Amino acid sequence: GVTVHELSRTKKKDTVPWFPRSIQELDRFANQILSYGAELDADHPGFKDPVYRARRKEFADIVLLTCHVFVPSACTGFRLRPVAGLLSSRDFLAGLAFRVFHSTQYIRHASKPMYTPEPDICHELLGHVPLFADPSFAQFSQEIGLASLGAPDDFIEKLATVYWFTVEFGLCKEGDSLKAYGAGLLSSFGELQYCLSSKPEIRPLVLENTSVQKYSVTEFQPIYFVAETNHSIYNPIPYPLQIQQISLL
Ligand code: NLE
Ligand code: FE2
Repeated sequence: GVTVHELSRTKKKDTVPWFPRSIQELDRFANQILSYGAELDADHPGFKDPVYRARRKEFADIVLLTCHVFVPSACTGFRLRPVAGLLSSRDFLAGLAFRVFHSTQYIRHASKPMYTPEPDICHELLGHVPLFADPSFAQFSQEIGLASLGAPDDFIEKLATVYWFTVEFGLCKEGDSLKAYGAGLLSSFGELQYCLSSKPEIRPLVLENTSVQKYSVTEFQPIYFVAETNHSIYNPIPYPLQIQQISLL
């Protein structure tokens, strides 16, 4: 039969070049870039700028060195859907039921990179997207969405509050250390440092209490809730049970 090459760049004569047969196979060449920072073409505007070249290489190195931890290759089917501004809690949560995440596109004002009260593209991409690649986190997010469909207003408010203190501002334990996993913390280096200092109050995540906690959306949180390692976020109990647990709120 016909020999098919492993990858399209190692081409032998008279054989069919390798090509991807499924979307997952695109991963096989994602890191085989033709030019990697060091070799910018002479007509590139950054060619004569050593600071630009060093900075560009720094980012490429970070991605190559960390992506296997930061973005597991797991594919959860979550999609980003552009939205021009904030949706109501009900509409936003309904999107999660279908693994659709409504995402802003604009970027925060350059004068305050360390914290912005509003979601922006940095928040969506640095905070939310990596976590949606985790299967149990994706499931947890979808379950909040499913529980919201057709629910009364007071229940929507509780679900939005649980979402706030987990997906947005959650802390978890990894062994003995406290870690941030909430997107609002991962995208704000100001609040990220603050949340792991001794300043805020840390309480255990207990859905009955957490779901009725009041919060402000325009300043660092005075209270965070910490999920135990065995909590549903990283170790989800079977799907129907968790829905039941959420609907007991
Ligand atoms: N405070 C976050 C940040 O600066 O990235 C955004 C929070 C959006 C809920
Ligand atoms: Fe967010």
